[in-house]
This record gives sequence, C-alpha cells and structure tokens, in this order.
Amino acid sequence: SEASFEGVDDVAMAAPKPAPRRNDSAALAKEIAEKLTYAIGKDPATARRHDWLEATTLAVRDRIVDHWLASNARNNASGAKRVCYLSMEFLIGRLLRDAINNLGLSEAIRDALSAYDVEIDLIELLEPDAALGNGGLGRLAACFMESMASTGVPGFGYGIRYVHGFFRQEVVDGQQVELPETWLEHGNPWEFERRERAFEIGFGGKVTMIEEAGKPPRQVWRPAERILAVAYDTPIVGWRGARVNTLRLWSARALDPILLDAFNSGDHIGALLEANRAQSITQVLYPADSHLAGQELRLRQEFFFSSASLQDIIRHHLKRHGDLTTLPDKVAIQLNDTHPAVSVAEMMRLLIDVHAMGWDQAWDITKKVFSYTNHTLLPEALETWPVNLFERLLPRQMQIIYAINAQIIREATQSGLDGGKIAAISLIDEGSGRRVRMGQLAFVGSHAINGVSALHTELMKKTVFHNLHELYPERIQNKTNGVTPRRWIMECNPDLTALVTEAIGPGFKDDITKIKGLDALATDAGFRDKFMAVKLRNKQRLAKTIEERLAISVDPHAMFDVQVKRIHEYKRQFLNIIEAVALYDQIRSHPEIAWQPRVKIFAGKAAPSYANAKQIIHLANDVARVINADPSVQNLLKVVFLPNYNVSLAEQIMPAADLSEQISTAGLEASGTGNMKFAMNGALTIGTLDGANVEMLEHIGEDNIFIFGLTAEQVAARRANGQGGREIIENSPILKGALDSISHGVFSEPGRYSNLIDNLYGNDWWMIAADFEAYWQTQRRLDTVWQDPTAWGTKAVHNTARMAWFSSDRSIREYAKDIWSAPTGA
Ligand code: B1N
Repeated sequence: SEASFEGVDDVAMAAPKPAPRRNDSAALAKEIAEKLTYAIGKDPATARRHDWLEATTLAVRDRIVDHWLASNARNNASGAKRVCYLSMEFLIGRLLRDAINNLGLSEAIRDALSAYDVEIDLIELLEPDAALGNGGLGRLAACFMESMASTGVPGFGYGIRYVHGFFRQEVVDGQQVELPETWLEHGNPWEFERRERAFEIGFGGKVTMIEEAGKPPRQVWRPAERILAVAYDTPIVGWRGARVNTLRLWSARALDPILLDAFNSGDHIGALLEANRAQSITQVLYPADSHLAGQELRLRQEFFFSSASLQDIIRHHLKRHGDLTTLPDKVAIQLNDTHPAVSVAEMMRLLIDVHAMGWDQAWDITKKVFSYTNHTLLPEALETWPVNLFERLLPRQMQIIYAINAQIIREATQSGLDGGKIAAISLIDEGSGRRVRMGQLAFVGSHAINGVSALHTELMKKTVFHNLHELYPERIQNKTNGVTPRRWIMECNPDLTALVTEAIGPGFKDDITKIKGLDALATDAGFRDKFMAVKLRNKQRLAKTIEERLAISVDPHAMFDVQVKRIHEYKRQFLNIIEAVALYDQIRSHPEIAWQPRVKIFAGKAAPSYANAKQIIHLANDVARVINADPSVQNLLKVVFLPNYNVSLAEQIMPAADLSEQISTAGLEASGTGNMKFAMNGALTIGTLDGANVEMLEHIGEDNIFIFGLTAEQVAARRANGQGGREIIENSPILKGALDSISHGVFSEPGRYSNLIDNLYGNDWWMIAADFEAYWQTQRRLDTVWQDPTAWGTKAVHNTARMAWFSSDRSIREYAKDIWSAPTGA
C-alpha cells in the first residue's frame, strides 16, 4: 500500500490508483481511527497520546503522498530543471504542524480530533524535534526546502540521515551537559526508506592506469573499502500543498553482510564489526558550528553524502535524458558551504572515469552545474584538509584536485597575476603543512558563488576570496538569507496571524509582501493595542514554560529581552551578561531612577569542545541564580537561561520577545536569521551593523531599530592596531564595576571567570570592552521607549509590517533566477 517515490517512473500509468483523500473533518476523523486501529493496533479507548500523534501523522501523510506523487509526475512530464541542494545539515524541527498548516487542514484536524477528546496542540508537542543541524546554516537549508516547495521550484534536498542529531543540552550546577539525542527511537513516520535507491561509496585503495589498445589510457580507482549509501525520503510540503518536494537523506550500511561474511572467509564476528564500521559514518552530527571539526570521520561523511547524491543525480539524468552533455540544462547543484565541496572533484571523476568524458568537457559541465554558498569568513571555520589524509582516503579525487589546480594556476598566470596572488588562490595551502582548501575548490568549480548578506558578500570580495574575485570578477553575487513566514509567523504565532487576517485580510498568507498593509495601522491605537495584547499572551505562555522548567517566576509585563542562538564569542552573549551585571549594580545603587523591569532570556548550545563558550553558559547561570534570588532588585531584573534551545523552543520564544539581541562583533556574523524571525513577530532589535542587520535597518527604518557599536571597518582597524581593552575599562566605571563583581566572586568563587575577563583587558579581540559604552547607552534609550507603550507598540507594528523582504521565498526566487535558471511557479 505504500506509495513509492519511483512509482511514477516504473509503474504503467494505467495502473489503478487509490482515490485521493478527502479533507473534511468527518473523513479525517474516520481515517485517524482507522490508522489507530489498523496501522498501530490500538483501540481508541486505550490509545495513549503518542498513538494519537502517530495516527494523525499517518492520516496527514496520506494527503501529502497524493500531492507528492503528483509533483513528481509533473517534474517528469515537464522535464523542468531540478535544483539539488546539498547540505550536511537540515535543521527541520517538527513537521506535523507545518504539514497541517500548508495543506490547510488546521481546523479540520482540530475538529476531527476533538471527536475523540484529543487536543492537537498537546499531541503535536510529542513529535521529536528533528535536529539534523547545528544552527543557522542547517535551519536555512530547512527554510529553503519549504520555500522551494512553496514557490514551485522542483527542489531536492540531499543530506545525511544522522542517527543522533544535535545533542540534547541539560544544565547541571549551572554548566552544560551533553546528552545523546535519539530522535529515531520511536520510528519516524515521515521517512520512506528506498532500499532500491542505494549506491556504493568507496574509500582508500589505489588508482591504476589502464591502457587498452586503441583507447586513450584511463585512471581507475580501486577503493580498499566500499560501503552502501541507502536513501530515505521525507516529503516537504509547500504552501497550499502546491508542490511536495523531496528531502533525500543517506544512511550508511555495509555492502552486504552475507557477502562480507564470505569475503572474510567465515569470520562472522569480523564481518559484523565491518558492518558496524560502515554504519558509523552516519551515526552522529558533528556539533561544531562555525568551527572546523578536522576529524577523518567528518571527511568521510562529506564524501559519503556527496558521492551518493551525485551518483543519484547522474543516474536520474541518464534515465530521463540519456546523455550527460545536457546535465547543466536539467540540474543545478547548490553546495551549502564547503561541506559538500569534494563534490567538485567527485563529479569530475564520475564524468571522466565512469562516463568516459574528456577533461575539458567535464570541467565545463561541472562549473555550469555547481554553485556555492559561503556562510562564514571566520578563519577557524574555513575547511582545509591535510593533503596526506585526503590522498589516503580519496586518492583519485586528490589527483583530480591537483589537475584542477594546475589549470587554475595556468589561467591565473595567463591573466597576469603575480606569485603571491597565485599562492593565495592555489587549492593547496603550502603554509602550515600542506592542506587542501575546500573554499577555493568550491569556488573554482562553480559558476556562481554567493554570500548570505550584502555586507558579508562585500567582505568575501575583500578578504577570503580577494584574489579569486580578481581572477573571476563576475562570479560572486549576494543572496541575502530569509526565513519562511509559514513556520516563523503563521505556525508559531497563530494569534498574530489571526489579528493580521482580521486587519488586512488573508492575502498575506499567499504573498507575504502584503503584510506591508499593517504599516498604516501602526498609528491606529485600537490596532496597536490588539497587537500588543497578542504579544502579551505569547509572553504569558513563555512565562509559564519558564516557571515549569526552571521554577523562576517572571512578570509578563516586563520587557522580554532575548538572546537565543549558538553560544560563540563573536556573538557576544558575554557582552549581554556584563550588561545584566552592570544593570544589577546600578539598580541597587540608584533606586531613585525609574528602571524599567526586564527579563533577560538566554538560550543556546556550546560546542562540547569550546571551553570559552561553556564558560559563558556557566556565567549566565551563575549570574541568573544570584540576581533572581536578590530581593533588592525587586522585580526589576530577572535573568533566565533556558536549556536545550532547539527549533521547537525557538517557535515559542520568537513570538514572545520584545527585544531581540543581535550584537555580534561587526563583520563576523555572515547574516543571522534569528534576527529576522524576531522582527517579523514584532520584536525591536538592538544590534550592530553586521550581517543582515544592515539590510533590516534599511527596510525597517532607523526609528524602529536600535543600532550601536563599531562598524566592520572600525573593528578591522582596531584589530590591526592591536588596541586592547584595559584603557577603555579603566575609563568606564560601570563596565569596570561589572567586571570587578564578576572577578571578585559576587556570582561564584573568585577567579572562576578570570580567563574571560583577562581577555577583555588583553586584546579584547571581540570588541566587548570597545562596544560596551555604546551598548549600555542604547539599552538605556530602549528603557525610555519602553516607558512609552505607544511609542514601543508603533515601532513593533512597523517591524512586522516591514520585514516581508526577509521571507525565504524572496531568497529562493533570487537563487532560481540568478543562479539556477530554474522555474518558479510564481
Ligand atoms: O550560517 C547562517 C548565517 O545566518 C550565520 O550568520 C552563519 O554564522 C551560519 C561549519 C557553519 N556559518 N557557518 C556555519 C556551520 C557548521 C559548520 O560545521 C560552519 N554556520 C554559519 C546561514 O547563512
């Protein structure tokens, strides 16, 4: 009964088809009961909430499958260009609400379940949060998948089916503890295993030259190790179900346990160990965000999913079109950062060694097919691999990289670049032990390279890719990130959605640019009151969560000042905590001032090996414990660290924020996407001129966003001059006082944070001391605005009204037009 993705390909169209499902609540109620009985084997009278979740998911899934098969049939019939989005990470979160919303089933499902006294809002919380990603990069991939389905792009996501996604975070004695995440424990109703869609992936071994009479000599790679990549498909439903695209995740498996057994001549145990070794490739997601993991297993993961995806793409193309010369007309492959960059070499190998194409033609096709998105300029995140390791694991791909390099260097020499510049563009870094530079490889193998915000793209041209940009000046372009308004407004903020619908009609659901219609209502007191009443209800819900999880009571009428994101020094949670400490000191020493009540809310995970980030979490928790227990601050300040930040928690937090903290050291946050989610939901932003904040300022207007601090240029200049923080700290009593109370043990035993503090006195690399005064003053300006609810509410409405451009639908349409030459439905 299960529908096969390939069914449209393989089964005669005349085969009888099941009738499409009906969407009224009576039909849904009946089917949910049927699923519960016949798919799960439970009686409605004794079913647990998990069973109802599964039954509901299966009923919704049937409807998705109808649309999915139709979308695939349409793709195949039209032969339209397909977009393959290769990403190591897809941070998709829960899927049920997304599917129900996009299929327009919200009310029907609610009614259907109420017949059994089951509340959809309660059971949907039981769905595990699929955390196959670290942060912004992975969540962007998920928003892009949804937007491709919503804008009519035939999109295929390709990634890894990690058994363990991003770790679960607990806070014990104020410190982060990492626990394994087991999202597949109870099965995954959204995925369809495609056993028939499996490819061999090789590692190691040798390359030999084969010479046959009358034929040019060819290289053949004989891997020492071979494993299988098996596909698991998850349907991704677009708005109104218009398209359902496929997210195909690869799982590693031993070639064939029985064959292996024979191969190991009866060594049964040895064969099973080998099977385990094969499976280990897709066991776990590396939890380092914007930091190079550097382990061999990581490179294996990268090659594993790249090779499987390319083999799948080529197989499909040959089956449809017979001939690989037309590949660039039919497929665009987007490399999500350099994690899949080995694809450039692997594509060349497949075209040349396996499909007998000549080098020049293969290179031409490769460049036309690939494009590459860069997501960070942080030197510690730029991927390079030791040549030795690469050669041992992927000997043929290494040969190809050398050959590509020789060709690029020839082109560079011909165009007159000097020796220093040539060394800078070389695919091999000869500096610190020879290493393969994956950014350079992705760049030269692509026809388009993009940054993720206007500022970031300009910095790419000036810094990391300066010389390659000079050699290929037409390749770099900007594609500012976006987020899907379905998940990040409609689904996470139903009350706001209802209010907007009441005010300007439902048109914004189909075309988010229409939300601009709210702008005129910003000065309408009646509307503003309703808008802020929605905000208050969302804050009350978050306050309840905080109470339940942390036993901290917070006042929903206080300003909710929120910083939630990965913990990283460049994101400067430390700056925010120092401000909290300074505020604590000032509230106690100046009771005569009209301080505005605030709740500072933090959430985020630190990479397990990132000691300073873990210290920052510890400090936030230490500071929270002391401040929250001190009656002398009245209820003017509370500090909250919510553990285990993930997509689902973000969905609760974004609608409940008054103030969004986007305070990275300028020049270091490539874009940010949380900044967009907050502003769409009516939070004001305090932020630096960094990443997409710069463009948010342009859209929202300077009266409605709070910008402070050094610019990227000023940061670069200060760093070049080696200006440290000591002088600044000594001239700033408020900052000095806050640092002293941290050092002297107001929040912990003295010295616990001396490393963090010494860094500020020393080189102040992240410009925390340098930006403190401006940050403090801007926060106090925000206090003044908060005192005036009319002023605050007006700005909040302007934020929601003016953020439409940051929809990922806009991003995807730009990619489709400027990079992929792919069709969009609208
Ligand atoms: O990508 C996001 C941006 O909005 C953020 O500004 C940016 O920091 C983020 C290595 C990364 N850049 N680089 C990574 C993640 C995992 C990893 O292993 C690097 N993440 C970003 C979307 O454009």
